[in-house]
Amino acid sequence: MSSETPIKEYKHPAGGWGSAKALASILVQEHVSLHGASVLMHQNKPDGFACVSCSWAKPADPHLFEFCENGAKATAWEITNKRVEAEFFETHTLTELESWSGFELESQGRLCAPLRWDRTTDRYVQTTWEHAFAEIAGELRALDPKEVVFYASGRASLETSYMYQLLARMYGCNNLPDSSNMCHESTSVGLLPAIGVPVGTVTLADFEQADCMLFFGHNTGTNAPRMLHQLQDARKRGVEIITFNPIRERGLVEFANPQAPLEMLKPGGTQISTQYHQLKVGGDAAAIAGLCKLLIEWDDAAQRDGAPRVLDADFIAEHTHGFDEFAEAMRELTWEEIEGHAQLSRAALEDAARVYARSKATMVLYGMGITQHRSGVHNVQMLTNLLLLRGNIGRPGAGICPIRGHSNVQGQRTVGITEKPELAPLDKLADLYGFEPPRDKGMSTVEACQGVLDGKVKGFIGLGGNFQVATPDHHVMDPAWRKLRLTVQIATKLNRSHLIHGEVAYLLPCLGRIEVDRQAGGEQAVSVEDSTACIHGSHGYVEPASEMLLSEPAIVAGIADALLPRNPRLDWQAWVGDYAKIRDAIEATYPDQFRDFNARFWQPGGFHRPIAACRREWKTPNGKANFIVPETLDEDADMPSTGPDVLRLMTTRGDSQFNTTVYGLDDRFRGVHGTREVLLMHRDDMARQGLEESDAVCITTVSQDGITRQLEGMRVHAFDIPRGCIMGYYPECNPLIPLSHHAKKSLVPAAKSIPVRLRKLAATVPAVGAEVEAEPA
Ligand SMILES: Nc1nc2c(c(=O)[nH]1)N[C@H]1C(S)=C(S)[C@@H](COP(=O)(O)OP(=O)(O)OC[C@H]3O[C@@H](n4cnc5c(=O)[nH]c(N)nc54)[C@H](O)[C@@H]3O)O[C@H]1N2
Ligand SMILES: Nc1nc2c(c(=O)[nH]1)N[C@H]1C(S)=C(S)[C@@H](COP(=O)(O)OP(=O)(O)OC[C@H]3O[C@@H](n4cnc5c(=O)[nH]c(N)nc54)[C@H](O)[C@@H]3O)O[C@H]1N2
Ligand SMILES: [Mo]
Repeated sequence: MSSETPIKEYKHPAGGWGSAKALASILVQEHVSLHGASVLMHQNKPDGFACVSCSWAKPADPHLFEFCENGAKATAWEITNKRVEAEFFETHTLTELESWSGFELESQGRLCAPLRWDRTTDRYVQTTWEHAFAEIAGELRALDPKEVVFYASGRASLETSYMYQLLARMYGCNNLPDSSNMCHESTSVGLLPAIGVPVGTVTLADFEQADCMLFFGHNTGTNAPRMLHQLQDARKRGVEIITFNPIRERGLVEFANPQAPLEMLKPGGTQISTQYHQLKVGGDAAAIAGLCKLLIEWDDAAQRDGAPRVLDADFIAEHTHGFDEFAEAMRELTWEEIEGHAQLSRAALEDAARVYARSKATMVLYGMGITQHRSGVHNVQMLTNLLLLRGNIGRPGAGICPIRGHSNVQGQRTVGITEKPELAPLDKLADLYGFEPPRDKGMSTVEACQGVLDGKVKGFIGLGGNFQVATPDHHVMDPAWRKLRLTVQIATKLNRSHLIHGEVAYLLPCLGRIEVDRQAGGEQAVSVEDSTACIHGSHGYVEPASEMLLSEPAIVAGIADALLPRNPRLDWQAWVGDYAKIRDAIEATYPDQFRDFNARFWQPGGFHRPIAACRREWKTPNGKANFIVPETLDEDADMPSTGPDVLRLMTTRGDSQFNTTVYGLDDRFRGVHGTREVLLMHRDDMARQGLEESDAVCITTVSQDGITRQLEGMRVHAFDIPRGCIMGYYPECNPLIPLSHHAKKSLVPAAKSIPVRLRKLAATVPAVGAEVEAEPA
């Protein structure tokens, strides 16, 4: 590699000194005081606050510092001393701000006062909460409720989320998409018919009893770093960890605990993965099918030879349906198909299958590499098929573990934020609050975008998030967003979605979770559900960024009170005064799931919601766990014809971002420094396409709808990634994803397998801003 390249192999374990150094620099960058930094001691503690970053489980007996570098960055980002004051908008029009990067926008700091867009000056102007609620309610009343979308990004608490879905339904619509629609919706849709629950079945206790973990498509060191503690402990007990990922992600290769000083002094860390299979992007269904085929055929042989069975025949007979058909489909697959689609050899799959076949308790863990594909739902079901073969659901140390994203994304679905009416307790809501909830299907994220394009959506309310940036097809969508009548964004920091707005536009600033939330009944706490279905309490520690902020429950209640007729059964302001009353309402709505909610939510480690599949109770229509035969192993089966020059683009997160919030330009563990405008690809693919290191290219999506989707000026770099695959960053690459390119059934945008072509641009200017940073040895 030339000396100008921004890509440099990261040879150190994840965690370690690099982690401590990066953390110190973000605290300085955000002007966080020493008092502020001490807040970190309460992060993810049983009596503290739930991290605003990822949703990984919070143990009952936490480490002294139960946070990771990225969680600490997210805290610093929220408790920053920087503020967006009124003068900021006096000096910048929204049109001007559109040319700013997301990083520059969010770096201005916390929003401080309710704002209304002023058409004549094209600026956000400060307003009062009363005025905001009254005008928003008036606008909503003038619209047909079916034309309004109530989006939620998965951070808002259970209390806010419950109120928000009730507001939408009492107003008259089920248009309640949330970030889950871009994330683990393939999980919820895939797991229900397979095992009868939409969520994972493992808890932290299972990590201590598993002897094998199969890891698919998750960048743990970056996106759920606290889990590395559990993985490290597991490795020390000799647990086998087998990873399937196109990229060798540092955290899954080795880890040094930055909070264990002795470990940091040693040169290496703990080896995490015992086998690492770099499969082709979109090759998971084929790889898992290969594993299933091997187990089934080894079991066939064992039966012939009278040897011990490889499959758990008793479990299959008692608990499952569809085994014969599934087994036959796997036997019929050829190794040519499997090896071709997975780009893994039979020998490699045999290595993995042998470990699985020996294991007494296996856990499958996975992330976006599985769900964000056209075949995302099938991928998830192939994982359950694999587990069912050896009875690995519903016993200690075994199970399926989707690693969720946002800190309460799973919980939002649990308390009714869903566009699918059959998943919400509508009869119960009707009964409790004396209204007739809408029964028709609402819009998911992709359907809401389509509605904006078609003119069917006229109003949009965003409870957090950065919808316009996180969703696909920016060039196509942006002009359509500006035709909306009403946009309301409830947020902590400025982002691009606040600039692409409707005719009447509000930006409403709210308290963050780490801030003290004082209401009529005193300081309030909230609750969140982690990836393992455990519910935790959380209360704030720092003074609010501004006196004018309202809490999210207060904002939802403010809109509800102004919009809805008085309801003798529901006093929104009483709920705001005392959040325990909202928890009582949640318990009344879901008595089994939230029994004794107020008494239990501070329990160390959280309380575990009852998940039927954990007890081998299958809430499927046939009362069984179901094997499900995949339609195809080919990720691109129904895509436009592709040629040899077409590459499969996966868009992922780097080490210095939380979703669309970019804290910095480095992706340390992947060795990328000072730039995100890069595409990482195999050396041979570069050579075949006549590309050299750092060449600037035009990247174009292959599609047949007549729309050109391209980005110019990204630079290509040789990287350790399978042939035919290419990696770019989210959200920079989102303009390349056609809205129609999504998972079948779950409608999750297929952000991990976009067919693209590259064209070399004439070399003019050298890459700017990119540099090689030497890591301490
Ligand atoms: N610090 C930090 N933490 C976060 C977030 C963040 O942005 N920053 N985001 C949060 C959210 S909302 C979410 S959903 C999660 C996301 O966490 P991840 O699920 O880790 O998401 P990505 O960053 O998209 O990384 C996807 C991983 O899948 C791999 N991959 C890509 N395509 C394939 C494939 O076809 N097969 C396989 N087997 N692997 C593939 C990639 O190489 C990468 O390792 O993290 C959450 N936590
Ligand atoms: N290409 C591509 N696209 C993707 C993905 C991908 O891997 N590749 N991943 C998808 C996934 S998994 C997800 S989850 C979505 C994420 O989509 P979103 O959840 O919509 O986006 P975020 O970037 O998490 O939202 C960040 C904004 O939330 C606001 N915010 C932060 N804290 C709070 C708070 O406490 N309250 C309120 N009200 N607002 C707050 C801030 O204003 C901040 O700018 O993106 C999806 N898009
Ligand atoms: Mo997510």
